[in-house]
Amino acid sequence: DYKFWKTQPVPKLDESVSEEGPIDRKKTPEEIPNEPFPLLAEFEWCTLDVTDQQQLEDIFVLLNENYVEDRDASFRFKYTREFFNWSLKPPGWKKDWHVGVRVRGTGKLVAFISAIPVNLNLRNKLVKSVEINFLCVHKQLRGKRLAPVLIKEITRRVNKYDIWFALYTSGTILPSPVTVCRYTHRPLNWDKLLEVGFVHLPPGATKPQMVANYALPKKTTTRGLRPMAPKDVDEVHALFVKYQSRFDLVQDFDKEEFRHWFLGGPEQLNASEDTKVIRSYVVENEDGKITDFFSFYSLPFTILENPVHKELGIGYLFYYASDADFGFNDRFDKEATAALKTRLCQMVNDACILAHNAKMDVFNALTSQDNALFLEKLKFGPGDGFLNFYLFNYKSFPITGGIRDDKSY
Ligand code: YNC
Ligand code: MG
Repeated sequence: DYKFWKTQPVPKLDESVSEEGPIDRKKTPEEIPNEPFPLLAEFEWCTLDVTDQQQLEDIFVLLNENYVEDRDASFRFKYTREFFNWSLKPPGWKKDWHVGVRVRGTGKLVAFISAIPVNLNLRNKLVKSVEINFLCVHKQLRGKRLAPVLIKEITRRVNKYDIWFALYTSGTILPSPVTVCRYTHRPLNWDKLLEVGFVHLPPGATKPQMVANYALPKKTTTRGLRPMAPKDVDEVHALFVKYQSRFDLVQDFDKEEFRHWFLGGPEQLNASEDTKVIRSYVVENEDGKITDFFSFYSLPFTILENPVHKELGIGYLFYYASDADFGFNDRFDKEATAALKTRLCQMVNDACILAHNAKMDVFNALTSQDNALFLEKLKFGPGDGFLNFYLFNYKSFPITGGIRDDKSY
């Protein structure tokens, strides 16, 4: 019955929104308490310095042992140090927003929550926000109402910086999603996926048939495709902003943020293939103009209790952009959509090829944005995971999955 969430500025389940905007009255940072919320005597708050190797290690261990698992606990996200360096330290990150709870005495880290600054663009309105992620309570401390205390504490710390809104995603249903997406999966290494129980042999099919069905060539097919370089940032950023303008709710990346999210932090520029988190590619035409861009990141699973395989390589389609429909008077008419569909299918197929060559076993995409244009054609199958998107302290009309929502997912 949402004892905690009932007390928070979020829309109730099934509440119909008549006007968009903030839920709470406007406040100032001075009204917000200076002191953290009290904890039971055995615990203490800590602020984690992720530039310190030992503290980064503490987060790494807590999450790798206690973070999100799939339904029957066969896989768990395997976050790497490199992944945290990328996702916890975008431009404007604050140490204050990497919040932990430690056992007093032993110093063991038993809970964590984080915020990073984001500017949201909701139907052309700029909403200065944070994104909340990595909420985690140690398995032995579950069900003791620690999560609400972590949420209240991060809210307090964010409010102190005069920020009052937040975006967060979760597989759990809470009051109330602004939109929901489904995970879809494109097998790259079907054999291994079968061995670890990620896929099953469909009735009436044989293994060789399935392997052949998902086989990919070694070479990409798009002319002019190459990794994105620092010199491309201005041009790709402009293409990206124009492409994104078609969606209801987007994150507004400035150039510095764009560089971070698509080229990685300073550590990533010279990263080896194994530790690379984010990969971005551009398509440059004969005139030297960049016409398309796509990106994907690496976030493997730990395979729990399998005698042979310990890790599943997973690529996640991140952002992409294309000018394929820019020339049309109506970017949403049939012809424009067909042109975009052709381009996206070719591009994302190349993304699958690159992910496969990078030793990834499966390529994931959500049903968001324009993904419905290529998912089925490129053999992405619907998964059993859903991702709910939430806004804190902001009422919004429902956001459709993408402009061209595909009902089949
Ligand atoms: C969740 N994922 O409903 P009610 S996603 C939010 N997001 O409250 P307890 C959650 N709330 O129903 P446990 C939630 N999961 O009574 C549960 N809750 O109102 C709510 N799992 O607390 C739940 N990470 O401490 C209930 O539960 C209350 O010990 C129960 O801890 C929960 O990062 C959890 O899935 C999730 O580590 C920490 O199960 C634990 O079970 C765990 O008794 C594995 O809590 C890892 C996992 C969640 C990943 C994520 C986004 C989090 C968003 C939090 C909300 C942010 C709001 C905005 C704040 C900033 C505002 C500004 C400005
Ligand atoms: Mg608890």
